[in-house]
Amino acid sequence: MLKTAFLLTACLSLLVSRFQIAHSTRGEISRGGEKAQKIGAQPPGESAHPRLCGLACAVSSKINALSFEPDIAAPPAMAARQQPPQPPPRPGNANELYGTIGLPHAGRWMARGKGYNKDGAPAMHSDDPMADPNRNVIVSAHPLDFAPALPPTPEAVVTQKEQTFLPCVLPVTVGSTVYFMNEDQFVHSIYSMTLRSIAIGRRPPGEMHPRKIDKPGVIQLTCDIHTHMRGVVLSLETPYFTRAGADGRYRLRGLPDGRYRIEAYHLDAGKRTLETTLSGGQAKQLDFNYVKP
Ligand SMILES: [Cu+2]
Repeated sequence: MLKTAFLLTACLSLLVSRFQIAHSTRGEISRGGEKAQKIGAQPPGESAHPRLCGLACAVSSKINALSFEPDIAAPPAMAARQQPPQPPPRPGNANELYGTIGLPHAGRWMARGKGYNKDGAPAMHSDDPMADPNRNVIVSAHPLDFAPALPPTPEAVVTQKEQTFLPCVLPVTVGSTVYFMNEDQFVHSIYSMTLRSIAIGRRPPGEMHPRKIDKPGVIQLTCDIHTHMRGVVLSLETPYFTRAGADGRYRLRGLPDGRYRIEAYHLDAGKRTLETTLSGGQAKQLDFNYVKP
């Protein structure tokens, strides 16, 4: 009997001991989160519970595997942000055209007055640089794939001096107002078959008459007193134009990217046309040769 009681007591003690160990282990596991958070603060030599460490490592590796799963591609927006920074784009209006105008026999094409001989006065010729043939070549760039703004051309003046329209060719944007002057000591008129509303009757020296140019194209001018007088208002549907220099060179700056029809116009030599495309802030050479090959 005593032997049986001893055996029962030993079994009960063993069970109680195992229950305490199991309870203690569950308590540590239940506080595992707190321990894991403080794991970095463990004093040297005191490690976390091996099972807790294993669990934390497993969770950590799982999280890492999810965060950097190679099969999950980055969305396009994120991929774009990860590209190296690109250089700033060049301004789109920094293109340039330049070149030379080849006018043959330029001396023959001086659109000057032939002289006022009706009353016996000697022939008069203007020394005004605006009477130079090269200075009366206008180069204009006409956009083909966008519509440019057309601000009125400032200081648009045509004068009649020594029986000569000066300048012989005046370029303006269509819609501009041109001021017509008479600087001779006698009466002139202005007449145009191209734009009849431009007509100004005979008028004495010193008067200025504004006229709006509301039609595009080549607008011919003459004087019904001195019918040899010829001039042109070149009414353009583009703000990109320039007058060639006395050396026959021209330069057009500030052209936006795009396709263009480039025109060179002279009162007697006529019009030459080329097409070109400009982009990326380039400077392109285009020469106009009026000399027939
Ligand atoms: Cu006249």
